[in-house]
Amino acid sequence: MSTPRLPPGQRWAAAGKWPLVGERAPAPGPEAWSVSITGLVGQPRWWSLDDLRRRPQTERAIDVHCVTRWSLADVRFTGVPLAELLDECDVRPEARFVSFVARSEREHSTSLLLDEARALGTMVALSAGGVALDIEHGGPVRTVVPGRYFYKSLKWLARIELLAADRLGYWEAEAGYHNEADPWREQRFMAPTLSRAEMAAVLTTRDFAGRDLRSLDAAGHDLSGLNAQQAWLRDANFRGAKLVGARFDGANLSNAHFGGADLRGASFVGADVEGADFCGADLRGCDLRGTSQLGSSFAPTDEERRWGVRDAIIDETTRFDRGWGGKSPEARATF
Ligand SMILES: Nc1nc2c(c(=O)[nH]1)N[C@H]1C(S)=C(S)[C@@H](COP(=O)(O)O)O[C@H]1N2
Ligand SMILES: [Mo]
Repeated sequence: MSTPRLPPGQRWAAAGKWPLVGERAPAPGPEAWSVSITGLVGQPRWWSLDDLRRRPQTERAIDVHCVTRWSLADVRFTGVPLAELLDECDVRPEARFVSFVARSEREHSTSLLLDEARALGTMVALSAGGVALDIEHGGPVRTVVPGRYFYKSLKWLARIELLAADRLGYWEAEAGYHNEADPWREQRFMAPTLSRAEMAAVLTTRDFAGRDLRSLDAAGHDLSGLNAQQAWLRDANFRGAKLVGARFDGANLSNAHFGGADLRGASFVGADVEGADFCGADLRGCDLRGTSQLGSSFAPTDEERRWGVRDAIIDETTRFDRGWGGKSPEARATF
């Protein structure tokens, strides 16, 4: 048997496809690209792209795991180990975190514990698969963090800041992505925001509109006619629930679980269902137009099929765009 390399809840992306995820690539600016290290260092420094390219290059094959459940095996990244650059900056002992900041419209960022960033072998990468990184995939220079969900790997790296206290990154702060992000421990999202008692109370109301109910457990409940428009339901569990005529329009349902749910006549217009599981769900009369479906599943893998997981029930009354609806802040392409 081969070594199991797929973390729980992940699937391999289609052969030869590297999905594009996240914000738009930055427009080319007038200033030449550079990467700086600042903050709690004795010696702030910066490197031009040529400086980085002229340094000895390390190559490392890395399995990529996106939190929206697609994975890529053995992507060969080449670049400079972060640790080598840090060693040239005289990092101060008070520095405990490292924040990576992008040259992008929203100055996207993500952070790591400094010790972890070193221990994981974080790379400042210039190429993938033997060719210079495309701008879409974070070129000319991005970070690559082995062993963490790919949202910890920053595209369009401009600044590396050493900090005493953590500064949450964009997805971590805005989307509730887990700050540790270990795919083997399925650290996809922060803990739920409500206590168990509060969750039980909200279930009886059948009104979730606009509320933050991430990681809600509603498995097996009768929630027919539910109003969950614009609700935050990342990672929510609706397995086997009765959701006839439920309204999820504009809701965030990334990685939600609908396995075996009765969703007849339910509406998901404009919802984010990235990484959501609909296997075995009844989707007759269901409206899924304008949803972003990167990494969502409607059919089981061969393995899951052997365990009795079934296809979603879809017929001519199920309304669908083919592929990706283009509404999500995270995804810009499908695979
Ligand atoms: N600057 C920047 N870096 C980013 C993101 C982003 O939106 N902006 N998205 C992250 C996410 S969620 C993922 S999965 C990967 C996607 O990289 P790819 O588009 O090369 O697959 O980039 C990460 N780094
Ligand atoms: Mo991601």
